[in-house]
Amino acid sequence: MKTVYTCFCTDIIHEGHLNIINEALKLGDLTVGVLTDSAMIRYNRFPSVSLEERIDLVKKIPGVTNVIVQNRISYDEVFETLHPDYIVHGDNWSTPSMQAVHDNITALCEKFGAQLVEIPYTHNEKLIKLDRQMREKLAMPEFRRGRLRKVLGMLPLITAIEVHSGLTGLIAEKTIVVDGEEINQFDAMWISSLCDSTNKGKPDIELVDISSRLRTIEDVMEVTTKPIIFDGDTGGLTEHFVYTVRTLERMGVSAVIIEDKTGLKKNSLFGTQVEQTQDSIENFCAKITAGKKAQLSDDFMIIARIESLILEKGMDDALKRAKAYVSAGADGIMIHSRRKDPGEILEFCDSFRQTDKTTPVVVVPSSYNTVTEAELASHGANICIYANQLMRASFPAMENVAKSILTHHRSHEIDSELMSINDIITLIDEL
Ligand code: SPV
Ligand code: MG
Repeated sequence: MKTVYTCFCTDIIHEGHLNIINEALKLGDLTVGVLTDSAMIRYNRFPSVSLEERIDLVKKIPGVTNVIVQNRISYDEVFETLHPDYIVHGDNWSTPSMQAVHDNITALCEKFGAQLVEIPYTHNEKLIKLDRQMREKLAMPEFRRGRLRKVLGMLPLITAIEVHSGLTGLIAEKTIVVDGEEINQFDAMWISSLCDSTNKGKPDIELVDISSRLRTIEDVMEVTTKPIIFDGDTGGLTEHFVYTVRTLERMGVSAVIIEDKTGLKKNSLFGTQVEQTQDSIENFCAKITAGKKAQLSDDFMIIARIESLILEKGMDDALKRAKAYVSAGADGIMIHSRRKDPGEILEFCDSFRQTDKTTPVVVVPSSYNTVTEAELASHGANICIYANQLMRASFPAMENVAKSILTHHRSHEIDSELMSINDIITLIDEL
């Protein structure tokens, strides 16, 4: 009897899967793999039901008796433990992530003397509709809101990238990099006050009003499914913040981060070059507590951002505040620094983790950008926000084009650096 293996990365079983199972059963003794949560999110197939439920779904398929958990997207472990003779897979290799899986399977088949059996992908109206419904479910506020907390439980470190429009949202949603056996993509999006303001040609001083900020969130939500972390600046007056919390959670935002500053807020990366006032621990705790009290859903997060290192108030002050903010109800702590060296951030994480092992810690390595994600994770950070890089990339690129046209009085000279007309007109899919 030959050993046959196929793996599913799905929350629903449809006729396409049943077809694969039927074909696989003809080849020998079948084992079906079910991908873990963390492996599924690397495909941007965020699980909407638990691993146990997915295993049950597969076990109920007639003819399936052996079900195992596949821990990684790559099939290396499967080949080493199961020694399959056949890998059965749908022939849908069109995306870069599927191509990576294909390459991995074919290399392993060659190494272990196995055979890849490709089953023509079942493509009909019903399945296209099912697929779209699955995606739309992920974009729904109830589902999207809780996704950040869920991912926090699945991955040691989450990465978020700044977005300020539908277009940048699409980059956050869809960009993937295949690195050997790994598929890398961002887990969440950050709606930065700096970049949202800059995009409107305004300074980052809480001038862009909340209605406009909410509009940016809507634009991003229209075209994405990933969780959103909103930069709530100081949160404004406590009496206003409670309304903002309700609005954000209703929209499906996962978290708001508010910073412990008061008065006219300036961007943190100015540090002490400009006048900035830190709020008292008492006032800021009251704001956090009021926000948590106003919140109606269980999964929305209010994360307290500590500006002590930015304002050179010292490590002890930062740690004291972290403790107080967590006691006041904060669901996470963001610690910020504008030093080039990550030393003070890592020191904060180490000290904080001595007494608090669970509260999520958020870091923003804009200035200390030599630090790696692995280093941050090893010191206990949970969310790494790339807070402004897309905006900083776009401005010089656009300015360069404007200068070239002004210099040459035509666009021909810069055209080779631009996306092709065909690519821009086909970039956005129609429904
Ligand atoms: C933002 O992105 O708006 C932030 C992070 O608040 S920072 O600009 O570093 O203050
Ligand atoms: Mg900001």
